[in-house]
Amino acid sequence: MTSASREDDLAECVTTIRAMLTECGQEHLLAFADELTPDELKQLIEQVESIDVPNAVRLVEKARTTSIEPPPSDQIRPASFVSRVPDHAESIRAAGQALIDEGKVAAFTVAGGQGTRLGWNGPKGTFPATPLTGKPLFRVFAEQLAAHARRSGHSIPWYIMTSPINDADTRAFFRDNNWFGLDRTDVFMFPQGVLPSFDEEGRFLLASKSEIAVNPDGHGGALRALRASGAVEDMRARGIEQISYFQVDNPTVQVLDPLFIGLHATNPESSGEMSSKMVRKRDAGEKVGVFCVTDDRTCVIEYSDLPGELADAVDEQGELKFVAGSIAIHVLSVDFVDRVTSEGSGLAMPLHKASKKVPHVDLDSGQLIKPKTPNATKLEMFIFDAIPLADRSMVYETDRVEEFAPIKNAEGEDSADSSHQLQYQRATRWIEGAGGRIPRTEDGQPSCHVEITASTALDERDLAANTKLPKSFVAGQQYIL
Ligand code: UD2
Repeated sequence: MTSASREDDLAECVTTIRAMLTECGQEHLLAFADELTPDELKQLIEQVESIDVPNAVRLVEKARTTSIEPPPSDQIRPASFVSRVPDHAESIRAAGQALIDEGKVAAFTVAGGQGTRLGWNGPKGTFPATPLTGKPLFRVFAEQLAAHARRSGHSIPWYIMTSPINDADTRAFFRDNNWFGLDRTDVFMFPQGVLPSFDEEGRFLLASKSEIAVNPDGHGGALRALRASGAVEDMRARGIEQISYFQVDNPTVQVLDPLFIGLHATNPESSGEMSSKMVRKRDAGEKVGVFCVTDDRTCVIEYSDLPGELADAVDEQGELKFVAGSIAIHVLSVDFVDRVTSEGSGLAMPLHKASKKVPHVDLDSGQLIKPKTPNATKLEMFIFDAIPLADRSMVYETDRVEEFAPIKNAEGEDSADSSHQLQYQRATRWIEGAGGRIPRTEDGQPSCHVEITASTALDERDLAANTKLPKSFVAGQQYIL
């Protein structure tokens, strides 16, 4: 094809796209088309096509004209939950382990977030998370998966959702680290979808003259992305039936928990479609979603949406009534993901709005504006909004020290520091549970620091059964087991 005919094709494309954008009230996206090189123009056209502008406009209009109101307080009840260490724990754990051993369970990490609060320059999964060796989050999960693979005799597929913003960096990190020793064909990475950021009039913003400003569509976008990326198909081909879902920011998560998987598969409160873990909230103000029941359906109401009088309500013992905090750990069946995302299923996850500062090109001057106050809205879907779509949904109480030490902020609560303290606390607990003796200060605090690698033990039982502990631990020393 000659360059003249290529340019003719491009011009024809622009005409078609301009008509579509005009119809959608978004023709300004081509405001600088005349100034762009053919490559830039092509890039813009491709982005317009990939965004599916008419659909995005529908979503934006719906979000602008409606707001997601939590139901009235008198229609919200606390969700019931299965307490820790249920009766018959051994047989339930064995049922979960059997599913893992039969190759029916995959791990799934959502790692598409931008980590803005943490102030880390790179994908969050590359953040050094362990207290003594500084292992990045991705390595922590990979080591657990390798340990499970040894235990079950076969490798465990690992699906990782990135976003267009960090996909290339995440892939490079895995490549540079030789896939952490995992078989790379068992690591399936895919970027999540995006949605355009828009101004008060619902107009999409231009991040540059040839690029629309977009944001990842939230971890709720995982459901669509699992299907669109071919991950669901890949799971079917591998015989995977259950997906162990967790966020990238929690280094103490059990990437596969036989007990939880067993409960999900066998507990009468579970339909085997989508189950969740909770911890008791630290206090009324803790920033975690809360498991509730509305309309006879289990759901999560985000902390910012739970009416204050409910968040603060206490029972006769003085315990929070709405105590079940979501730690964003779920098991979902492949059938469930397939059902809710299949064509014609009409998957309509609520779109949550957030105001943000979006640098954009001013349409009159062509200059890039970096706003100091929020100038745009972004839309996101949340994974927990899928819970009410399950026939029945089980919530299982786990222990904060065992598996919730998230790293979200640069300092204070849910920071690397607070996570390290919890990781030390857990290691101490495991060692003492396994018969080891940790020296303590006068006020009872452990006076040595221990980090336990997944290849040494996946949990306290594993440590007790399979590890020869040092004869003694000495105050002031550090130990990497
Ligand atoms: C989330 C929950 C909160 C509680 C807490 C537990 C929401 C809205 N809130 O709070 O209720 O359960 O976690 O730790 O979920 N991510 C993506 N793509 C996106 C956005 C996020 O993959 O488009 C990932 C992100 O990489 C991270 C996780 O989702 O792993 C959490 O996202 P967040 O930081 O927005 O949620 P957070 O911590 O405010």
